[in-house]
Amino acid sequence: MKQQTLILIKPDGLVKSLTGNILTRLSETKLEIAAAKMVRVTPELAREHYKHLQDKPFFNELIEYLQGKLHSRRKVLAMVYWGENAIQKVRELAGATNPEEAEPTSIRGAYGRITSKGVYENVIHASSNESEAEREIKLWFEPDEIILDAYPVKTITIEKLSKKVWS
Ligand code: IDP
Ligand code: MG
Repeated sequence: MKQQTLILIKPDGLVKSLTGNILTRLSETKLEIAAAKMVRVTPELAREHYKHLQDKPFFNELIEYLQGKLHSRRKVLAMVYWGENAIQKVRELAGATNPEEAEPTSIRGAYGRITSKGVYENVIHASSNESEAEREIKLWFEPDEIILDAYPVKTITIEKLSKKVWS
């Protein structure tokens, strides 16, 4: 079954210069990259992305972590990978949520850590099922930013739209 999945290289992954290593590991899956962009994460985006954890004691630190407030990189690399069984393939390669319990050869096992404040800095996010992937991909990407027809779209006309163009 062909699927799409959202992958984020979190701020710790960027600060540790792990982007190349992580992309190389991801290429083992033979999945296709359908979208990629750098994103400055607003508090609203971080809260929406992790809203299923809003009652957890580590929620506020987690939101700061995703925004890059714990690191010197206020950005993440957001990507959509597409192909056969994409969600499970990427989750397996990512490893368990807790980097200390993750397979040592998984991305999180190799590069993650638990901070003294108890945040799991696990360098990568990967969607865990199809409905989560759909919610997350729609949250992080516009239809035109993805190189395939990920989900049904509609066209709307926006009047008086202002946007930045090259001057
Ligand atoms: P996942 O990233 O493996 O899907 P989730 O339960 O969705 O795991 O948690 C999202 C993120 O929240 C994790 O990747 C990790 O950074 C952080 N997190 C999850 N559980 C804990 C915890 O018990 N303590 C500290 N941080 C956690
Ligand atoms: Mg999750």
